[in-house]
Order: sequence, then C-alpha cells, then structure tokens
Amino acid sequence: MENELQRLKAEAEEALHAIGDKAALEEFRVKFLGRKGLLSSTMKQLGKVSKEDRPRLGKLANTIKKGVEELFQDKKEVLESSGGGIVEDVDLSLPGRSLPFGKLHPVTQVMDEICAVFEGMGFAVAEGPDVETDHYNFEALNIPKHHPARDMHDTFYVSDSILLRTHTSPMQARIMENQEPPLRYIAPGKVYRCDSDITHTPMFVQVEGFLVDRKVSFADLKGVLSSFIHRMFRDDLPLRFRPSFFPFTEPSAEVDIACVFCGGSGCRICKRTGWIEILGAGLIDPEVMKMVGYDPDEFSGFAFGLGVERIAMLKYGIDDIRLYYENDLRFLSQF
Ligand code: FA5
Repeated sequence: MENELQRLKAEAEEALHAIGDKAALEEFRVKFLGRKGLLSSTMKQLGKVSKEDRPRLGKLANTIKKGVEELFQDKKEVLESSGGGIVEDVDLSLPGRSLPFGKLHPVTQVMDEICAVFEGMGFAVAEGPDVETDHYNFEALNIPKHHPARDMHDTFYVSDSILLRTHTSPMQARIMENQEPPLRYIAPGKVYRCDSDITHTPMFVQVEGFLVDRKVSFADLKGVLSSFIHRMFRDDLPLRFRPSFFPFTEPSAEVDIACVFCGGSGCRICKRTGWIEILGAGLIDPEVMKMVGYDPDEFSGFAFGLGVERIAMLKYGIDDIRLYYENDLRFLSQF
C-alpha cells in the first residue's frame, strides 16, 4: 500500500504540472481528490492492512492527500490570476516595448538631397571605386608624378600605383573615356585624406559633377551651381566664385557661401573671413579632354566637386565636422 500511495503522489504531481486550463484542473480534482477519486479509494483500503502498520500508513496517506490538495490550490490560483490561460507570468494587457527606429546618417541624408537637386537638373548618377589607381586619381587629371598639386592631397597610398582616392574627380576620366558627349553626370562617394581638424576629416564624402557638350561656358557652370546652392540653402544666401587653381580645370574657382554661424561677420569657424568654402570647380582642362580622346576644339565642359560634410555642417549649424563620425547616438538621432 505504501508503494501505491507513493505512486499516486508522483502521478498527481506530474498531472498537475501539465495542466494549463481550468477544465483540465477540474478533471484532475475529480480523478484524484473527489469522494470516489483515486486517493479516497486507496485510503479506504487502510481497513485491510495489519493493526501495526495502520497508524503509520494512515499518517502517510493523510500527508500525501494534504500535499496534493495544496498543489491543487496553488495551481488554481495561478490559473485564476492569468485569466485561466496557459501563460503563467505574462500580463497580456501591458503595452509592448517599443524598439528604437534606425535612421539614415545625416551625411547620407544630405548627400541624397544634393543628388536629388542635380537629378532634377538632368544629371545621371554614377559610382566608382574607393580604392583607385594613381592613373585615374592623378595622371588622367593632368597631375603627373612630382607635380606640386599632389602635396595638397595628403594621400593614403596602398602601393606605388594604388591609393585611396583623394577626391571623386577620377570619375570624370572613367566616364568620359567610355562615353561620347553630351554627358551630364554626378558621382557621389567617399574620399580619403590624411587630414583632421574641426573642418577636415580623414574620410569624407564628395559629390563630383560634370557636364560636357558643345559650347559649354563658365556662365553655365555659374548658373548650375548658383541654383544648386540656392535650392539647398535659401534663395537669398550670398555666395561668391573665387579664383583658384586645379590642374584639371582652366579657369578654376572655389565657391564660398556666407558663414551661417556668424552671418558673415567673422568667427572661429570661417577663420574670421565671413565665408566658408564648399566646393571647387572650373571648365574641364583641354589636356584632360585630349587624354580621354575628346577634341577640345569641338567640346567643352565644366566640373565641380563639393564636400558633403561641409554642406551638412552649414545646413544644421554643426561647428565641428568630427561629430559626424564619433557615432554618438545622442547626436545622430537628432537628424
Ligand atoms: C577637390 O577635391 C577637387 N577634386 C574639386 C574639383 C572637382 C575641382 C572638379 C574642380 C573640378 P578640394 O580639395 O578643394 O578640391 O575639395 C573639395 C571640397 O571637399 C572642399 O571644398 C571641401 O568642402 C571638401 N573637403 C576637402 N578636404 C576635406 C576634408 N579633409 N574633410 C572634409 N571635407 C573636405
């Protein structure tokens, strides 16, 4: 009988553990704890055991019955507090936890905006490699070996002839040598220079743009860039074309816009000049045209290259370019 009691105890515990709803619990109660249930029936057999064993087995039977009744009550309470369902410790009425939304990096957002403005003017978008050859980065742009202009680029070399591109201008040569004019392209992408301060980062993004056709003049370049700047910022933002030099354009210019931090009066960011440079530009040098097989007497073109981080800084009033690349979510999530 003792064995039978222990077996019933184990069976009852296992059955209770598996129960997940009130109907099953009621079935359990009838089967094990009811007046005609298994425990009561077994206890009725106590009369048949010897007088010596009866007190001990009676006590054991009572303890087991009490224990099963307690487990039954516990299970009943759990089922009642969870609404009678299977789930024991989840409150289904609580609102869900919200996950943080990912966003495009502010520099990517501004790059997309720049591309959209030029696409609206009929420019197609092309992309090229970050790891570039010396030929496309320099030679094809009229910057032969030992040309002083190479010093301005602070190049990261991979080998003598392979480097991380220092600007997006190689895309001019790559596209022109494979296509005939008329051409109208922009080429956005990352570029690399060994350079770092509040307006320079070692990796930054440029958007190259160029147009080649018959009778393209500096006036066309001024028109395209002025309308781009006015669309990106505001219609009355002062800008100026300042003479400059690039080996691959002639004449060359740099374009400055009025400093948005001081309104043009001069501050630390604009180095007290009231102006901030955002791009380099010019008419494509006849030497570059010849190298890709174009006749410079028949075709002319303009090109420009702008720094996306600089434009993003001016648009959002950020006074240190390095903030864009520190990956601080408190900064990045504001855009
Ligand atoms: C160039 O890179 C020329 N390839 C631009 C060009 C293209 C001229 C086509 C003529 C025709 P520059 O080195 O000035 O030029 O760079 C262009 C722009 O990139 C700058 O006006 C500036 O906005 C940005 N820039 C340059 N260096 C950095 C840097 N280290 N960090 C962030 N932005 C930079």
